[in-house]
Amino acid sequence: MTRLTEAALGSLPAAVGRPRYDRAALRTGIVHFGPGAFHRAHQLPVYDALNAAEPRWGVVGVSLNSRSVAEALNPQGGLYTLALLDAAPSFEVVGALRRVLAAGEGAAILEAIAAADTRIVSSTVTEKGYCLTADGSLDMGHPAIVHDRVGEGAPQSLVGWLVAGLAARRAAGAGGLTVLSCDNLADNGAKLGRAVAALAATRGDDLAAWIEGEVRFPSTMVDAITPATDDALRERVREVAGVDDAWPIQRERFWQWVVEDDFAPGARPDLAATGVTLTHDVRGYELAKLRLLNGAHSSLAYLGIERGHGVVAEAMRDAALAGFVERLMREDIAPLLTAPVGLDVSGYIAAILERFSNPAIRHQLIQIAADGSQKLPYRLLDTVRAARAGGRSIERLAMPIAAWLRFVERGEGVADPLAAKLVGRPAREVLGLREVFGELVDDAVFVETVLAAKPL
Ligand code: CS2
Repeated sequence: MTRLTEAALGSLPAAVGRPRYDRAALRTGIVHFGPGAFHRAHQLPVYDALNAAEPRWGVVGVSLNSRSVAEALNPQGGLYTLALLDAAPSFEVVGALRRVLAAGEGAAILEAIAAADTRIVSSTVTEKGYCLTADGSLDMGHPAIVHDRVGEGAPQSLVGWLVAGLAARRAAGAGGLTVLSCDNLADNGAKLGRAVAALAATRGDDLAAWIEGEVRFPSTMVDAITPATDDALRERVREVAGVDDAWPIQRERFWQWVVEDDFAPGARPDLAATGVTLTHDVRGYELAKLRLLNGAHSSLAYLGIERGHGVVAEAMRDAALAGFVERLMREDIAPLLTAPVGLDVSGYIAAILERFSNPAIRHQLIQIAADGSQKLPYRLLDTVRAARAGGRSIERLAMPIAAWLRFVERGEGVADPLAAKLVGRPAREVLGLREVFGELVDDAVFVETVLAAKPL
């Protein structure tokens, strides 16, 4: 079977979508850190829609921690298949990704960021990639940040690469640009901007002042359930598209992208034309999504795994668990949200539960369970803080947190940057980790309520 390459596009079955522009004319307008499954599921199809009108929103990806994406996609010219899975699945080949650079290609990375055509540097590096403390500031003691402060050799962190890239861009006289965080953390753009400013300030030159004046860091909310690629998807793409795709991507059909309308002057992609919501109130959308969808997701993951479930849709067929999660959303999380104007929160919750129940999506609970120490602060602990401040019960909120403590104590399949401090450790010890729980470690009501919480 032929490999998915530019030459294979012309022979794809009519039902399979493909780039509707000449990829040879594609210019690079975006450098993206973390071209993993979510970026390829969520943002790249948007740029491809824009490229059909004006092919100047090509993307150069940068993988900091692995060569696997580069090795899979560069031989395909960046092409990959996106499957939208529901009762009537559809498949399209996405062409906006031009190539993927790896961390060892530092000169090419800096050149891409400094290029005049580049207007956006974006990121999907997951929460842990920001090297932040529990209160959202740059962790100056993080090993990668300690390395990047010294400034010898290639940076090791996203923040370090952004500072180095912006310095190169300034030196090239290319002017400012927009840094677009597309990760699941509240105030993602503001936090990334502060982290970049903090690291730039350690240089002892006036780069931080230049960044303050020339670079914008809008916040965003991103949403599309994107299960990891598996062999079943690869086989399905062979059947439907008749090509071997080294790394196809699967996603639900639902998609939402809310972006703060705060871009650097100059050319910018017309995101609104593709259904992206541009607004000055991203925070309301962010908190609703992080706390309702992601808070429910993490609750389903830890409570579902200990009830023997493997995927989200299966956990949703467990009436006791699904009922608990719906009550958690409606009675413990929603009342503490200031929803954006016009958002029907009850309908939003119902839509999330329906999305979770999609039988066409096999979303592994163990995938969602990863990086709990980085996810729970935004997904559940901020709601706990609001509940405690309001004198509200945290009985239900304590249950998924307690389930996470049991998950890490059991140690099965725990993937977490803090694993050494978590795996096999007793709950009371983990509850004392300030880098996860912040000031909640001193809240006896919180600690004892979590320790008393039993499996569902
Ligand atoms: C999930 C998210 O893996 C996880 O932690 O909760 O990736 C979730 O699928 C997305 O945020 C949905 O937009």
